[in-house]
Amino acid sequence: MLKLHNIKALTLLMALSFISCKSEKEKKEINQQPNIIVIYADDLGFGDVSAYGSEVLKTPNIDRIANEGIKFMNGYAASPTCSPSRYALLSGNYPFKKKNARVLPGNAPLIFDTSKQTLPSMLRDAGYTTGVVGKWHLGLGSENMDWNGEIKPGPLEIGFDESYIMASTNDRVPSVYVKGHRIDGLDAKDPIEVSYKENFEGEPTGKENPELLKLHPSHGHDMSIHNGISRIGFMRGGKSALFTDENMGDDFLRESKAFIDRNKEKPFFLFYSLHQPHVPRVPHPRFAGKSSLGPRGDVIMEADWDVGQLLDYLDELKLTENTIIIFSSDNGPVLDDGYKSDAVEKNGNHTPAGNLRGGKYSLFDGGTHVPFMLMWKGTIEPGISNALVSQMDLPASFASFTGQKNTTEDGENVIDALLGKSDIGRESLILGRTNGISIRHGDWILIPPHKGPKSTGKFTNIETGRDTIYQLYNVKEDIGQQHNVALKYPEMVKKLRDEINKIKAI
Ligand code: NG6
Ligand code: CA
Repeated sequence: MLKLHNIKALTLLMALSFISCKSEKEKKEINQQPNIIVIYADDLGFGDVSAYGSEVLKTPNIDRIANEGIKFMNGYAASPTCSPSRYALLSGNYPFKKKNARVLPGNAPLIFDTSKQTLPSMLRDAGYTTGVVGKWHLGLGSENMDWNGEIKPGPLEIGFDESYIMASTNDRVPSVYVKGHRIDGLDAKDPIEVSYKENFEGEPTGKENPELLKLHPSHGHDMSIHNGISRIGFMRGGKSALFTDENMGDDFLRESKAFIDRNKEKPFFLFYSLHQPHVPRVPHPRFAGKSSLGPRGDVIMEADWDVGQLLDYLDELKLTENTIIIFSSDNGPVLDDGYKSDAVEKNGNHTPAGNLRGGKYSLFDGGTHVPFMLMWKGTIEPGISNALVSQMDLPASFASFTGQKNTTEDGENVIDALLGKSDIGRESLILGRTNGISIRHGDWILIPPHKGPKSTGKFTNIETGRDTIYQLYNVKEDIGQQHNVALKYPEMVKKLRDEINKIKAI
């Protein structure tokens, strides 16, 4: 399949050639461990990227990573929603085993066990400076924390040296950024209050004051109003610290570039966690109306531009060849996820999940099967890989890559697949979260019976994949999961059911 330079031989060759003709500084640069950047989109589907076949929407910058690196055709997020997928990526553990790894309210405490290894703590042990910028959604601090004081534990307690994150999500209060242990830009004279139980007296809400809104909710999202947009949850005060949705892309790009700039002399790991195209979708005016798909398309174009700016910056600093860049998404796509912004009306022929069935929230493949690509320019030759890989495998794989001991539990070392040396990834993978799982094994997917509705409802309108019977699909022959072959292959149903039970019992 993929042609790959023998990395070790290459490094040795480079090292030898430097003995005679390169300066000490240059030698150090080439021989150091490559930087690692994980760029993580929020709700971007398999079919939203032009390298994966999107024709209506063009993503030339994300395509650069796919086309100049390895494009994985079977790359997975751990779950069809955000927090569990992020938890798996950073912890290397299955989210269905963790009670709190579910979509979290904005005042949820940190869900990690801070004594356990994570992707950033492992890389820090390997000598990397580690940073996170952007969406977090993994909880912060402890129960009933005062947001005006020190906000911990958080990213700094699970292995990040630096952090600049959204406190919750862009649709959940508090609508602020947290830098290290503190809310960025908070004025002590105007403290912030946060509640997920009741409103603060005198504060308008989207439900009671729709005349104050520039973006209206379609469902939920009718509580505190900030920047003309009502959110989930209630807050008061903290005015100087509130973010401006239109600038969020620029804010995270600026902070990411600043992190790279501060750490360019030594190996760094950056988790650049984009907020696009999650709701509310509020592009910078530079991108408003630029796609034919309404705000959802516009913010994907914005995200693509952000990625391009980051790639250009690495080029400018001459870091590209010494940096491994991974791009993926935390879960599949959704059109109307709570705001009236024409995502359904303007979608036209666009297929956000490509030819996969379902999307965000779904047990069908569109929930977790996402764009997944890795570029290491100058070392890895471009190619397409069919290896089965999960974001949850990053800790174990990069532990192997950097010579660290892996103590994460469920991720596998698939570094050879990630670096394009092998077309063989994992054999099987459980997908989902506490309230619903499926299993992919080779080309087979088994969805066990699950209680509950078959659709997420009239707004999000996604097939959940739940059914009263076993569903078995061969996704090599039937990528769109149209033919349930459970009755035809009972022994395969049993095999995969036993495998789920075995993994669940561990
Ligand atoms: C849902 C929200 C949705 C989104 C999702 C989490 C409503 C009606 N819907 O509950 O808008 O925030 O949670 O998305 O409130 S995720 O990508 O962060 O998992
Ligand atoms: Ca998400």
